[in-house]
Amino acid sequence: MGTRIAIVGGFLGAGKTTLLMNLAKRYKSEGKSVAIIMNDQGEVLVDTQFARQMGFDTAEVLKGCFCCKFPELIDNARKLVLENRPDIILAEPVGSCTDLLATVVAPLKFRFPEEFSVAPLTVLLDSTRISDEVEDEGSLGAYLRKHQVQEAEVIVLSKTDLVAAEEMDGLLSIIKEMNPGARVISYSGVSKQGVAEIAELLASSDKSLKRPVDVDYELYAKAEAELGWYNGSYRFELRNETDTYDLATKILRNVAQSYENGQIAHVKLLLDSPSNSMKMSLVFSDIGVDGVKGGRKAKGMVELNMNARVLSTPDRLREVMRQSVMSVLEKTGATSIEYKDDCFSPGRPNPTYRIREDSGA
Ligand SMILES: Nc1nc2c(ncn2[C@@H]2O[C@H](COP(=O)(O)OP(=O)(O)OP(=O)(O)O)[C@@H](O)[C@H]2O)c(=O)[nH]1
Ligand SMILES: [Mg+2]
Repeated sequence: MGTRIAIVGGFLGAGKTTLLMNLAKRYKSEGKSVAIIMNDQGEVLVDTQFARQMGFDTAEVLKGCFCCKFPELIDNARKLVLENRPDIILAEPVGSCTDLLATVVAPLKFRFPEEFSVAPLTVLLDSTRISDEVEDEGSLGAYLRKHQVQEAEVIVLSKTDLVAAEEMDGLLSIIKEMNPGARVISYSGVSKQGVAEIAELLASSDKSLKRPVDVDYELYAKAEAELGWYNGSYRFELRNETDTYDLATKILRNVAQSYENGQIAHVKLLLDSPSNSMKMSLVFSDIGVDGVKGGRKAKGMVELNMNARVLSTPDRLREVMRQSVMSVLEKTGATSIEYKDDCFSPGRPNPTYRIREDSGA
């Protein structure tokens, strides 16, 4: 039997990386070996750095989604298998990607049946955003997010710790209506509710069986193109001991203040100094701390990587991001500031394979 591989999708900021880290920790504690493949349209990905810092064997497919760079997905998966023979590979596609059954799952199943055993397609849905799905009905973004949910074989309802218990039944019935056939698992990255169930399911021998769900590539491409994508790497020196938690929070607050509510899909940063490291996120207007090692304070050379996905023109996003970072660095007294960045809107998806039949024809 081939190496187990699980594709864990879902919209930007839904909690994919957090879930992958929770699953990887759990597998490790059970004595299973795990490898991870991250994916981005740009080049410097916060999630990859974070997964590596957590000690997991992590590869990445950059400058395009898994579907458009399918041969690279296979090359990376094979390399991970050769290096460490993982019991399971967890793969996180770009959060604005859909049609994964036809373009990733089916090619894996039908073209590499001996090498890989593909888990049912798992998609995270942020439970705090389900009311937006309903309210945004008709928007391009809602079209894309709805397709992600409709094609799922397993829906992981994430962030349930942020939802009142009495609202859960209502949310579950909305999901049932969107995708009656899916298995739904409630999950919280905070309480760890659901982690054991998801871990067991993904590592089991249950296979992906669902046929692809039709999607209009015009609408899908337009929805992706509404997003601005910014990846920036900053390097600077802190001559005095500085509270880098405060510094990172101020940067994210600056970004949040520059856009209307709902425009920010996900802005994430990873700050790394000789004495500490932290990952923080801004989803909509909520700032979250995903991991801190070595405390808040730092001195010396600092690397700061930022990834932002926002409903914005790339030009405005570049300006907002540079301004948000630079104004804080200048006020903090950082010196020797250098940066390199890239900003764009994702191009039309052009999958390597698009297999829409059961036979793989
Ligand atoms: N309260 C709560 N926060 C969560 C949960 N899962 C994730 N988060 C937070 O949500 C934010 C985004 O989580 P990520 O795991 O980075 O989301 P993602 O889906 O990987 O995002 P992209 O890679 O940008 O597509 C982070 O601040 C997480 O800490 C959860 O179950 N509960
Ligand atoms: Mg992620």
